[in-house]
Amino acid sequence: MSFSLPALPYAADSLEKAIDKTTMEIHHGRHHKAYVDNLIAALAGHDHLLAKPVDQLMREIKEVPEGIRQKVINNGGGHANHTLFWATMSPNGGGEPSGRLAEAVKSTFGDFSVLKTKIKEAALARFGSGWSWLVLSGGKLEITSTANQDSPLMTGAFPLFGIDVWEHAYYLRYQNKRADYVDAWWSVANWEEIGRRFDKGA
Ligand code: MN3
Repeated sequence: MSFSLPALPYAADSLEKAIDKTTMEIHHGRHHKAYVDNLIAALAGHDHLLAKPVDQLMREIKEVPEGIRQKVINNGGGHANHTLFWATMSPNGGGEPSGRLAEAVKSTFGDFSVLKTKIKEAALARFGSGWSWLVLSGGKLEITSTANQDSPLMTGAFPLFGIDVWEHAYYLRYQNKRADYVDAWWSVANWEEIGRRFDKGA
């Protein structure tokens, strides 16, 4: 296999309660597509790396030759992060986690509202472009953020979801108001899929 742009699992205009159609189309069809194209170009001639699933490529980033490693971090991370981003949103999203994830949120943070506050703090504290994440690290829930397209997979964590806080993710509707975008994001959070990832990774 090589890498390809995954289709959006819903219509581009179906997340309007949080993200407008034009932002979705440009973000998926141009930004994410560019990460995929640039990743394939960066790995030209490295067939064994082109054959890896992108999550494995990022987990094993130290096996990528140093001369192309930063390109793979930027574009492989971009591909992995956005693939997860689309999958963990849904037109039928919102609400709260359930099942084992809900129990873990309660025992780790006390309350779901604390998780939301901490994700927002991480999103607002990230200077410039990056991501705010809920990850599993050593079997425990943790909130973290990364710069640019750095993937939590590179440091051995397993991302459950991430909020993209690059301006390209929110600028058309929210302009500079990153906090308003993060507040709105919860209305499309796909807790079913995030819970499935928790069950898989925990
Ligand atoms: Mn993005």
